[in-house]
Amino acid sequence: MNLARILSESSVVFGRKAAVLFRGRTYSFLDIDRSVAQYAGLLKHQGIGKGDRVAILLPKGMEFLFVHLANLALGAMTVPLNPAYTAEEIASFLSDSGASLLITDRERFAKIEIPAGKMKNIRTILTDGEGADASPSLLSGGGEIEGKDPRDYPAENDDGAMICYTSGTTGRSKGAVITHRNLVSNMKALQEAWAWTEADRLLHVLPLFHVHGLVVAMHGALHAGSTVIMHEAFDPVETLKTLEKEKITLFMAVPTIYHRLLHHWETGKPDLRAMRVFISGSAPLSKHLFKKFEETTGFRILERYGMTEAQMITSNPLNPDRRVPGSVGYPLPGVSLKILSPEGKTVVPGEVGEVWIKGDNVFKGYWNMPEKTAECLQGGWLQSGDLGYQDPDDAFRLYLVGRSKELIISGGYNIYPKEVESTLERHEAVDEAAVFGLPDEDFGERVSAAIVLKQGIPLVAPEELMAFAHQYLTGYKCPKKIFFLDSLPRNAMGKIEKEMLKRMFSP
Ligand code: MLC
Repeated sequence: MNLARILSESSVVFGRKAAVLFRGRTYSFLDIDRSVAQYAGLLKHQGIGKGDRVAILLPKGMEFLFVHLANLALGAMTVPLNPAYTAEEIASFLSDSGASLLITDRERFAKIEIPAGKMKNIRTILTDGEGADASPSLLSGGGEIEGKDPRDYPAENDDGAMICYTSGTTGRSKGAVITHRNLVSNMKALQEAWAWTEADRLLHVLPLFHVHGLVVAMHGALHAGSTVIMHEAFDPVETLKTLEKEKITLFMAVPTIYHRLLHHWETGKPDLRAMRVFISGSAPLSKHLFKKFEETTGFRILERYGMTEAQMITSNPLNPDRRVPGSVGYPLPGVSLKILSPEGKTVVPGEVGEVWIKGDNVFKGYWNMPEKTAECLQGGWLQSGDLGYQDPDDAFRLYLVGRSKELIISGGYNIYPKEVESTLERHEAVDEAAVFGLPDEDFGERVSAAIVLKQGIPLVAPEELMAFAHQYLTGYKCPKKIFFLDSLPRNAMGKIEKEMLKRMFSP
């Protein structure tokens, strides 16, 4: 099973039906398939083949999708990058993944720095992006298929298909290797769980460089034969208009997006007669938001649980009456869960422990990090880092209550405090930094930092530290609030007490 081959086969089935509407242009399934084949020709011409890594640093658009599927069709791995990453972040992902090709546009290329010496072999293809007529420009430089289709699908099953970088627990980002088996099995499981068909019309507002927008939404829609109405970015007013105008049946988002939609609901108030299901993931959906959304719109959001390392894990049922606010639902077909105590014993339903996951959805490991992989993958079981419990009266239903590792989730993006702390500590005035999440109505959690300044150095303003962090870290990782302390609270073992900091500074 090669994901790109499976999607190409679907495109033959769905043919001239509209697959994606983007910037005023309609792409049929066959249009997409043909473009993927053309991009594969272009990449093959560049020597790309099985096992190569191709980094994509592009704004949201069709070209991202074409390059991604062309990579997979040639057995190469996609390294999707957030276009808002800083030069330093991009350099570290390029060098860590050992990408041999970077596909980007002139605007981003001007911003990035390829680390000298480390990456002798990387080549860059610059694209002019999708112009006013929304036609991808890359192909003007060649790549037409003459005769034989260049796609040979040499990778499948446990071969890597993507390397997705997640914020690192030790300060260094980790590249999660996602295989074809992970992608294909999860895509089929979601199609079954959400009764996803060619009658669906999906409004796509999420970024394409993460699992949620690319793997769950886009792969799923292409496989099911649904039509995707793709927006370049999330805009609440445009979203409300499109839900009605395009008779959307399926919407996927993070809680921040649902929160913002409610804020604008009265002005937009769409007719939702066509709507089938609103789905939420990537961050916990509060009971309050679930209830408020139901009161306002009449729809009970379907919450599901996933993570890059295990794709989608559980989902609430399709029957709205069986969705329980605060619960992430039941394991998807083919996914097994167990809840373990810190001593590694299975706990009884109702008791909180750490969630472990097994199944074809579980990733292969972290790229070039065998120790980190061994720490979280044991006997095929993935240690999720999430704390939860099973319903005592319905043992397969899962509730999540917290995390065993420090992790901040802001608007659906994961941030490990260590990465932000090490960045802040590079500032000459900072002696120590402790980063933690504070509750935030919009983002769920807000990155915040407590700072101890070095003695004898002139005081710095919080704004200066925030600007300093922005030089090295993309915006969502940067502290939105900085507090100064004479010393950090520590327990008897010398560990910084983050919970105490949260209590001290919670509004
Ligand atoms: C943007 N900003 C954020 C932020 N998003 N800050 C904190 N948390 C966030 N989530 C900051 C930017 O850095 C910038 O600040 C400013 O807000 C405006 O940027 P923007 O791009 O205009 O942001 P906005 O449109 O407001 O974005 C909000 C959002 C976006 C909710 C639409 O965050 C988003 O698309 N989130 C979804 C992320 C996602 O797809 N996660 C899936 C991961 S996969 P400055 O200072 O830089 O100017 C996964 C697995 C699974 O987790 O289960 O799904």
